[in-house]
Amino acid sequence: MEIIVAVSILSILAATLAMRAGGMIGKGKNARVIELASTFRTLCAAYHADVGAFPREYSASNANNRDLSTAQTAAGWSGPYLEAPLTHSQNPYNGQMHLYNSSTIQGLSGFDVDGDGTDDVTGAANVLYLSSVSTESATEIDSRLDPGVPGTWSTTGRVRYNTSNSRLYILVYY
Ligand SMILES: [Ca+2]
Ligand SMILES: [Ca+2]
Repeated sequence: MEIIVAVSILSILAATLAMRAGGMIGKGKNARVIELASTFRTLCAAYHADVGAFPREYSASNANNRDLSTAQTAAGWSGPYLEAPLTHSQNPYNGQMHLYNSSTIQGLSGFDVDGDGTDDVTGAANVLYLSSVSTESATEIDSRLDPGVPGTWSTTGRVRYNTSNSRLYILVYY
C-alpha cells in the first residue's frame, strides 16, 4: 500500500517535471527569436550608418543577398557585421528564416507600429521573417515585443503573424 502510494507520487512528480521541461524548451525557442530580433536591430543599425541603406541577408542564397555576412562593393561597407551567413537552421522551429529589407514582403501592407489602424512603415525597413511558427509561440513573442499595442495582436505593432500559414514577421529596424 505504502509502496503503491510512493510510486504514484513519483509518477506524478516525473510527469510534472517533464511538462515543465517541455514548457521551458518552448519558451527557450521564443526567447531565442526575441534575442535574434534584438541582435539584428543592432547589426542593421550599424550597416545603415555605414552604407546608408537597409541590408538584406537571405539564407541559402548567393553573396549578393548576404549584405551583413559577405563582403559587398557598396560604398561605406565595413563588415562583416554578421560572423557567418544566416541559415535556416537558426530558425528554432525548423522552418525558414530571412532578413528582408522591405516592409511590404510577401503581400504585407506594411507595419502599423502604434496600432491606430494606419500603417506607419511601408517602405524600406528591416524585417526578420520566420516560417513554421506556432500560434502559441507567436502570441508569446508578440506579447514581449508589442506590449500595450492596441488592435488585433497579429496585425498591429512590430510583430505580425499570418495564422493561415504560420509565418511570423518582426520589424527589427526602420
Ligand atoms: Ca499607425
Ligand atoms: Ca503585434
